[in-house]
Amino acid sequence: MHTAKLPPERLRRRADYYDRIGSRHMTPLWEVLAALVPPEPRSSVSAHLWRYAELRDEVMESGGLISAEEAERRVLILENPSLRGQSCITQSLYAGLQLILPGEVAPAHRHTQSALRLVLDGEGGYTAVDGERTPMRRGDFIITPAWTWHDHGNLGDQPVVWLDGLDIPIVRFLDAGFAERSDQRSQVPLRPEGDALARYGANMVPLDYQPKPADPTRVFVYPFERTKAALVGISHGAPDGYHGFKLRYVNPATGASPMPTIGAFAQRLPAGFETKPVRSTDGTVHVCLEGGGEVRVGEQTWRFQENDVFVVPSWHALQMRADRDSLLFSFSDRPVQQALGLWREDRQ
Ligand code: 1HN
Repeated sequence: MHTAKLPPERLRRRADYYDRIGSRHMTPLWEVLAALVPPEPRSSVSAHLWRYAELRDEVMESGGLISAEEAERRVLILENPSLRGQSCITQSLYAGLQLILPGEVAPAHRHTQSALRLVLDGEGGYTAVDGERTPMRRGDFIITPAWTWHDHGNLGDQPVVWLDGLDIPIVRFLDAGFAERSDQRSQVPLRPEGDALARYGANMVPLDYQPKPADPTRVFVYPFERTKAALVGISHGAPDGYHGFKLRYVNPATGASPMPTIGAFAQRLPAGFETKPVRSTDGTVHVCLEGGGEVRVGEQTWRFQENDVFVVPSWHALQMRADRDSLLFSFSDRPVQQALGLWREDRQ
């Protein structure tokens, strides 16, 4: 709305009117229309990079301040600089660094928020999901779908750190959050380790298994060694100019994303390769698992190395250059946007 040339009397009458209708909890659309329906996304989210080498000591320090048991989950939230106090890294996603020390247990609970873990540091951790444990190894992508019981522990002799990603802002937006604690501190295993991967993750499913389209996968761990073998296995010929060699994680029984609200991706950028700028409507969190290089988001440039986390807001052009052969993990709300017909990508 352009009001610059209007006579003061007319502006005063409008302001009085706005006050009166305001007292009846109404407000004029014409004052806000342009902001409500922008011609393209103008995200208020910031691009940002968290350097693991600078954060690691701070994460470890939390281990001396509170136990995993007392905290329930000992996590440092990665808060977007433009969304401080809101516990989110993008408008729709939460991310944090979780620490579990040798011998500790993060007690069993469940909630309607869906969670993913990407293991970064330390050996000996495990997660149990609905009665099955999986060891946590560096680079493993592990999920706890909505309303599944989950607890974590550390049977090793090193601190274990992983990145959590949850759809907390989505569930909060929908006012659909439920949670409960189990009376079991750690779940009693109902099945041996590897059972879900054998039943659902070997290009086969049990005879009578008929998942609904939006069901999360029963494969709750995507081991890094398989991801890496796949990325190396597809690396013949030229990499895609915008994405390098990139795969999306799926529910192998449906082809859909592992969980309905969060999409996850793994990509390989060969040494020396530079991607062309690409933007998409899903604000995305990236983690460097191997290698390093330079990332450009809009006008900002950072160097990245192993375990660094960076966030690319919606409709911000992303460009990366790998100094060394690099593997990156990423996640976003893409499946939500695709289900709603909203997702767009612009290869520039
Ligand atoms: C949660 O359950 C975990 O299970 C981590 O490790 C972070 C943040 C908010 C709500 C639940 C976990 C979480 C969380």
